[in-house]
Amino acid sequence: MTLPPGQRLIDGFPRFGANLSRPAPPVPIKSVINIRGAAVTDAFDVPLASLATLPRRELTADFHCVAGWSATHLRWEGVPFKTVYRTLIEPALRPGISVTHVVCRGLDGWRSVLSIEDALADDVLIADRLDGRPLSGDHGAPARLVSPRQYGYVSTKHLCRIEVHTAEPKGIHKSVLRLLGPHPRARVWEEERHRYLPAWLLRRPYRATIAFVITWGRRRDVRSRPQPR
Ligand SMILES: Nc1nc2c(c(=O)[nH]1)N[C@H]1C(S)=C(S)[C@@H](COP(=O)(O)O)O[C@H]1N2
Ligand SMILES: [Mo]
Repeated sequence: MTLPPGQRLIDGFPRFGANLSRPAPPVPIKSVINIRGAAVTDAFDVPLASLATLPRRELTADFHCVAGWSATHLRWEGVPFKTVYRTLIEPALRPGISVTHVVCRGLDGWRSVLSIEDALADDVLIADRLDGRPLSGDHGAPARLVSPRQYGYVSTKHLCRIEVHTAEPKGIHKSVLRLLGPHPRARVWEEERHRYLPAWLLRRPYRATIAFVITWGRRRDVRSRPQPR
């Protein structure tokens, strides 16, 4: 099996991200995705329950974290982002504007930016099931973005807001942290890990991170997939 450049296969699918020391955010009783931003006239909520009325899709894909680990053969189910965009967001856009980017926010404050072209790719899902079960807290309950051809940081878990923009939003990172800021495309096969730093520079530190993640995952037993073998 071929992995994208610089990636290593790991067993299972660890919980990962910026908030590992904290439990996953609680799922609100009535979950919604709030739609707002410069491109929409008035902000509005899309209840997650209403996504059930849209055509669903199943997608088996690999998942690649920018730190260098890859999990393979994840079976996601959900609604294509494109369908949500065309049926629910597009009708609410200001007339005559052109959308360039969307920002996805999670209940834990995570934020990812996608160009509209990347967001509308055929394999981008708002997923609520993984491997035949409802999404766990570890992996983004109640629903998350899944963009398999981009690094994992694009795939915002616990999705609660989509902002629709008419220009690229400014980066969130200040000073030296900007260097680790995401790549605007983040395509794994092009190894677009970061906007400023070249990918090779980070391979060693990332190797250490993966080792840590794997040990951490075992200790906390956060892996939600049964292990083959
Ligand atoms: N809400 C939220 N989404 C997030 C993150 C996070 O910390 N919070 N981490 C990102 C990163 S860096 C990765 S690699 C993946 C990890 O997904 P997993 O925890 O399901 O393995 O989620 C991404 N989406
Ligand atoms: Mo990641």
